[in-house]
Amino acid sequence: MDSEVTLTGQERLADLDPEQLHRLVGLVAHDPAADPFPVSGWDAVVWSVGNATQAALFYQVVFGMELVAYSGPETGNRDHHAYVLRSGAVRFVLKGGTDPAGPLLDHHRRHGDGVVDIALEVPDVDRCVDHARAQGATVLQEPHDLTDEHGTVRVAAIAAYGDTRHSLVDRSRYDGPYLPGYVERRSGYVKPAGEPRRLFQALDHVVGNVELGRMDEWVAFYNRVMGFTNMAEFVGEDIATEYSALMSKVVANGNHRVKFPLNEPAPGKKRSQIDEFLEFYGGPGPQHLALATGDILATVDALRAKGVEFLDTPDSYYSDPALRARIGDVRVPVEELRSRGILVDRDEDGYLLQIFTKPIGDRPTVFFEFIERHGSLGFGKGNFKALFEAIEREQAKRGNF
Ligand code: TYF
Ligand code: FE
Repeated sequence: MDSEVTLTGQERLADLDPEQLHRLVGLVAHDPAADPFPVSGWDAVVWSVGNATQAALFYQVVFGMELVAYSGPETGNRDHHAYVLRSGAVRFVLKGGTDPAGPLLDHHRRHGDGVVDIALEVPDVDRCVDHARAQGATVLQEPHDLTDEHGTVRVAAIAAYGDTRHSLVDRSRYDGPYLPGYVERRSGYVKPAGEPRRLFQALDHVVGNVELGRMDEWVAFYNRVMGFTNMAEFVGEDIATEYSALMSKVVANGNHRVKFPLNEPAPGKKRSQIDEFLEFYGGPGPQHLALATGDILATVDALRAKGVEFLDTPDSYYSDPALRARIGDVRVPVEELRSRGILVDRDEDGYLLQIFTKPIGDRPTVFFEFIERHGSLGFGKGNFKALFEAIEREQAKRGNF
């Protein structure tokens, strides 16, 4: 483990040490001084939801997250309710509009529940914005300070695909619960005895779906504007099969803490799952968030016990004689994976275990992946076919041809 991998503010707060993070999400050494747009990690995933007050309970009770901060009418914010939840290094902010004419409810009318902002922690907001502007990015919010009794946060925002944005946040001079305007808030919810302390510890990657023919433009955007590099995982025509046709490329920031796979639909026999997303989301947007766990068996058991539905994996996936040869030795017997529907993939660096939920909202758009990495830096390429067939079975139930 290289000493250049440093912990960001939110990770310190979460008691995750660099070794743990390295194991969970696969970090690499990186020199921020030589980076035109240094990114230290994720700051928050900001959601627009139809009912933040209820969604906040879902993420506490079902996903085991902890309520830490709040902003709303009672704190002088008449536009929306916002609940800040944590699980390890993961921070979600759930926003639900109260003002019928406000921009938040406009966003929700168009896109439904989804991610509006993938906020990133950066050591120097102004330097990032100067570079982004010089490279032609749209600056949605100029760098500015937000200050309260806990200190100062410097923030700016740039536009990404669709209506998605990246806030750039420097909270190194701040020790409040989230941002000025938010108050600390806990809840009375008590976890059942025996439930793991956390069901996930870190955000591994966030996937963006973009329109046909636009993937390379967005890869170039992350290369040029944000200094991200292309990861080895590259899928060209090989997943444009008779199954869900799509193309996918992955970009990552310098230390690989932040990884963005980007998908575009490809012509196939049936309508691509990406086309379905674009139609129901009303344009490009974040498709899935991969949450890293150190014990995917316990995570899946806890989530299933609370009614979370995962894509099902046919028995043939596990009885395929090629599977054991492909995956080699993994930490648990295949039977333990089969009974839970967990997928496994191996590459030259190691292996990973992964599972996907069904879409979490009313529209067939955003969903979650849970991932347990054992050295592999990939995304489960060996599972794409089985995974896309499972997605297509769900699409067929919704009437996709
Ligand atoms: O992030 C990934 O690339 C994997 C596989 O529509 C994947 O989780 C890729 C595309 C997709 C669903 C999953
Ligand atoms: Fe993924």
